[in-house]
Amino acid sequence: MSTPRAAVIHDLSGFGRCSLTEVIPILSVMGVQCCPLPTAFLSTHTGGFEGFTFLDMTEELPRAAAHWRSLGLEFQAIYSGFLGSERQIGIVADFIRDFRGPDTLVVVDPVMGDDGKAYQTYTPAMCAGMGRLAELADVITPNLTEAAFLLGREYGDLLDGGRALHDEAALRRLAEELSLGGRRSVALTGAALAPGQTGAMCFDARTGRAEAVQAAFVAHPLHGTGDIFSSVLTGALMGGASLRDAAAQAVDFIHACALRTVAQGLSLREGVDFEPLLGRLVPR
Ligand code: PXL
Repeated sequence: MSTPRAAVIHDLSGFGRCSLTEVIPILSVMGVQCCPLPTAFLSTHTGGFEGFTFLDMTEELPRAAAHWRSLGLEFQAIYSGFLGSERQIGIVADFIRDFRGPDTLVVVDPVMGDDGKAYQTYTPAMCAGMGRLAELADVITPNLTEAAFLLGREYGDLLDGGRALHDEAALRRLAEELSLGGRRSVALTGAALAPGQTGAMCFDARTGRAEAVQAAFVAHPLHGTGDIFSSVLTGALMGGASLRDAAAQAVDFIHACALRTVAQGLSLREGVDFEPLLGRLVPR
């Protein structure tokens, strides 16, 4: 069987594990050839570091895409995450329209923010554009903050102002609502069915059903777990897993990485210490 290929459209942050420094090793170890289109080069990610450098790659993206088109490249998956400018939303949308074949899996992680707040480089116009881009996806992987942005709701009002935080039916309704009437699958991250747990609520557009996957919550704010989740999910889906099984693999892997990171007392802004555990993702 030939090695499946994915176009991965994320930033490259030199220090502080996230985006391409997670996406490439994870997909590679899962048997996927990664073709990166970096949206920006940063010295570090934007969460918890001051004074980071930011090189916007907007001009380069359409040029690289045009070259790939001239080569006749085909991708089994297109997976996008953190974007570097508002204009990149249209560029990524064009890329998806141009390169999507009948069997291409399109995963849009609508990276915009966390804990109710947008990331430092995200403007309201970028967040609105991310919602339009996510309409092209087969699968989206928002956290609860991004879910609120996508639905145009206040984060504080989501899940009944926190009262429905651990309410399975409310989380299921939220995932269904994000599916645009069942047209796309949703893996809603940070969904906890009870205190002391965390995981994802998955609405599968293929079955029309929503199911949760859970693991014990490691009570530390950890950076870059959303990108690990979406990367493992994408790799597992490309390997033929169901949405639920792909999400379960991602949640279990993050749990193991989080335990290892916290046990070592690593600085949380450095992201989770996932590299020594990559072997767990090798397909059996
Ligand atoms: O993990 C999301 C992410 C990706 N890329 C950059 C970020 C963040 C979150 O802060 O700053 C550059």
